[in-house]
Amino acid sequence: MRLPSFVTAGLFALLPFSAMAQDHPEAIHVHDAYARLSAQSGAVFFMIHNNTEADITLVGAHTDLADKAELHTHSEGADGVMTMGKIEGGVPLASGEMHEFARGGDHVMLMGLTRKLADGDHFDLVLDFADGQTVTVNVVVDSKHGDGVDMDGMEGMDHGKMHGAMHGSGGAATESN
Ligand SMILES: [Cu+2]
Repeated sequence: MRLPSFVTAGLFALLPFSAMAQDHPEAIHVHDAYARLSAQSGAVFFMIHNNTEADITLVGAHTDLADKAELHTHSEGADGVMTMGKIEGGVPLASGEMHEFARGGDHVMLMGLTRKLADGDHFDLVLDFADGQTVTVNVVVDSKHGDGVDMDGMEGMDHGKMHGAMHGSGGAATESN
């Protein structure tokens, strides 16, 4: 028996989409995204998986919550003092690789917050990749996240203060803790 051509055409048109939807719910998968915010700045943390066939590079981010968002990392200088700054060249993610943005390490820095959010509020952060694609991540504000946990020497270091000093935003003067 031979199927009418419009039936087979229809099947072929539908198959690739349903297969993709089931096997790759999100080609670039981001989860556990949260932000710690201070008066004028903040930092976003998350886990990102590159489930695509291609090697990609995360090169930046933007959000309407902040005037500016930058990929940052912490590094230890020759004097043993931890500093942070922009990740030059972005974060490469080979096919199948994952990368954690976590306290004490890489993070997306938000500078110049445009509105005040409370714990439990959400906002969208758009991740920009070198090939031009973007991924929108819904981030929950959780400024107490990880407090009380031993952060391998990072505990007690106030992100807002450090960035206030580094970026000259004056954040240090308004920090209360
Ligand atoms: Cu930073």
